[in-house]
Amino acid sequence: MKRVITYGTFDLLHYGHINLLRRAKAQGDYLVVALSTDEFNWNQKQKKSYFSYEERKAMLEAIRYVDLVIPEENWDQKKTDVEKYNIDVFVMGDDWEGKFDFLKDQCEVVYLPRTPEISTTKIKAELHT
Ligand code: C2G
Repeated sequence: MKRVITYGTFDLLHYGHINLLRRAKAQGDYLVVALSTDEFNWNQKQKKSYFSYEERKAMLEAIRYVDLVIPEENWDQKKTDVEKYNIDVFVMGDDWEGKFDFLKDQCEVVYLPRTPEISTTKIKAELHT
């Protein structure tokens, strides 16, 4: 059983997120998604998500590629998460290229190309027009 993990806010869920989750799952057999809590978003990422943690968690759990959703509460939990969940592959979009290479002594680290032309920021901007 090859176990994969990825992290994110996944707010205003869109096909770029789904593309990432599909490819992350394809790296193994079991996908854990560490979902940024509302507090983490606000205090550490200066993001206010539109949907609450519980709402975003429910949406992720409805996606066929996702096997488990856990809270992401701080930047520093990745090493312990990889241990705790016996992770073989850590996956992130390539906007994070290189940022998590410190995990390479624990697991494989894979950065996947982002889906172009779609982002929550773009959606919000276009909804205002
Ligand atoms: N993503 C993508 N293509 C897009 C938009 C997002 O592949 N058009 C990917 C991102 O690269 C990321 C994942 O979808 O891997 C989730 O995106 P966000 O919710 O924006 O995640 P982020 O805020 O970057 O949080 O500790 C890591 C952070 O929690 C990552």
